[in-house]
Amino acid sequence: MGIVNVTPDSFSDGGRTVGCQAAVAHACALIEAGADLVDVGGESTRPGAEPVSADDELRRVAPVIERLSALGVPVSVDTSKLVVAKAALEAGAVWVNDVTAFLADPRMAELVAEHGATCCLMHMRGEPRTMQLDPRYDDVVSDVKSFLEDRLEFAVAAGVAEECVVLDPGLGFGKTVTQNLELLRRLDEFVDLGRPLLIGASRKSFLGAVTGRGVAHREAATAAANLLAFERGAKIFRVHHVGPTRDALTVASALRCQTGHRKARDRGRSLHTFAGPL
Ligand code: HH2
Repeated sequence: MGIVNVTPDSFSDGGRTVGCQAAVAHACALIEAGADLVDVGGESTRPGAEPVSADDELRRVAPVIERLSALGVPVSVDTSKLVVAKAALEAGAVWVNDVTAFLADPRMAELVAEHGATCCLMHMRGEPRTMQLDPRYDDVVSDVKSFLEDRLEFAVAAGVAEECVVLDPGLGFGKTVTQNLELLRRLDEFVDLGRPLLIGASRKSFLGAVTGRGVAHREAATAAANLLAFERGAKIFRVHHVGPTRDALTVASALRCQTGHRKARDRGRSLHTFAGPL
């Protein structure tokens, strides 16, 4: 999932792709580099961000989504606002990525269900303005997991098909560096929720804290985090820059295929050996 921020203030690329033309060109470049879909957002959710009005958000994202959908690019809209999601789906978006997991507006679930869209439900503690103020959990993995379980249940009860739900532990959204690392390290514990896991590690500050690198120099760290997430069961990777993660995952997949072939071959061999004396 390639990120297209049509915002003046996103934490790593704010202001770069604000106009419709620039945003569409950037999205096409992400697809060209190997993204399977793009996530178009018109409101920054970085720590401390002030909310944007629905009108402003709509003005930013609607023309971009319309143009990309006309070009056949699969689009996700990154929003928590019902009117924005509605306009985006009508303009051709196929996903709603709601960082509030339908808590900001519960009617979002019915909208997604009506359109048969896919939705990503993410964990966030509080709201962007205050989420980094002393985040505490009993056990970050269990707490985030039970939140996602509840939100999945809510979405399904509202009519969203279970197979249309993707879950995301929300790295960086109300978590300390240690809590982000814990979520990443124990990501395999989310697999039994039974839904594909999306991971949004791209350029986030916990990677900066670990590597000492500024936001413009976190691509290798991003690819490493995504690779570790892949190894623990993540299926979708939300990134600003597609190439490094795509390559890292291609290598990991090649290895996994080879391991699969070897296991199948060894199974055949042991069966053969076992069958021999019989
Ligand atoms: N992270 C950001 C925004 N949306 N959605 C999901 N599902 N998961 C994430 O981890 C996630 C997200 C923050 O990144 P970015 O869009 O680059 O920054 P900003 O919110 O400042 O625009």
